[in-house]
Amino acid sequence: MRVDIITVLPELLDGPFSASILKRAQEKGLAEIHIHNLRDYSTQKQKSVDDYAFGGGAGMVMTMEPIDNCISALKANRDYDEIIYMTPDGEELDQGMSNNLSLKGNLMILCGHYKGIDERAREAYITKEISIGSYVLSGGELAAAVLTDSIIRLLPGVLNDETSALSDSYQDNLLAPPVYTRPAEYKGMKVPAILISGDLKKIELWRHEKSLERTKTRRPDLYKKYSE
Ligand code: 6GU
Repeated sequence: MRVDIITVLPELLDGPFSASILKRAQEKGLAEIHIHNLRDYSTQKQKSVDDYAFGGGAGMVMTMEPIDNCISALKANRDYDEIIYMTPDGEELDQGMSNNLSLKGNLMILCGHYKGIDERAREAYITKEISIGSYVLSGGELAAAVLTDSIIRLLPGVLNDETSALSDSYQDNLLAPPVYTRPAEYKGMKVPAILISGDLKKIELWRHEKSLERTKTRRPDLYKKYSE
C-alpha cells in the first residue's frame, strides 16, 4: 500500500511514522508513506496557501491553486483508490472503515487547516471525507496519522502474529477482555486463577464473558450492534 499525505505542517507527521509498527511496515516494504508540503505547490510570492473567506468572518480558507497543483501532480503518476480529506465534518472513522481502506492500493490524504479548504476543492477532487471524532483538532495532521496507523497495522505481515489484529477491540463489535502477565501475584494482587489453569477452553469462555461484560457496561452502543 502507498499513502500520500498532503499537509502544510510536514514536521507534525515526522514522528508518528518513524517508530514501532509503522516504521517496521515501511522497512519491510509493506507500506510506503510519502509526506508532501502543500507550500511547495504554491506559486504565490510568499508560498501562501490560504486567503480570507468570501463573505467575511474570522479565519482563513485554504486556496484552490496549491491543492489543485499538488493533487494533479500526484494523480499524474498513479491512480488513487480514494482521495481523502480529513475534516471535523466528515464521516466518523470506525474499524469497518479502516478495514475497507486497508484493502486499497493507493490512498491520498489531504489535511485540512484553518477554516478548511475551498468548497470547490472538495467537490472537484475529494472522494471521501473523514473525521476521527466529535471534537476539534488544530488541524488534520494528527487525524491523518490516526487514520494511517489504523489502516497500515491491518496489512498482512505488518503485525507479527497474523491473528492478533482479529482479536483487537472492535473487530467483532466487542471490546477486548482484560489481560495479565507475570508475576501471577504482585503485592498481593492476584491474576484470575482460570488464566493459569491451563484449560484453554475455559480461558476462551472466560475471555468472551469478560468482553461481553465490558462492552455492555462501557459501550452499550457497540453491544447493541454485536447482539443484533
Ligand atoms: Cl479530521 N480534523 C480536525 N481539524 N479536527 C478533527 C478531525 C479532523 N476529526 C476530529 N476532529
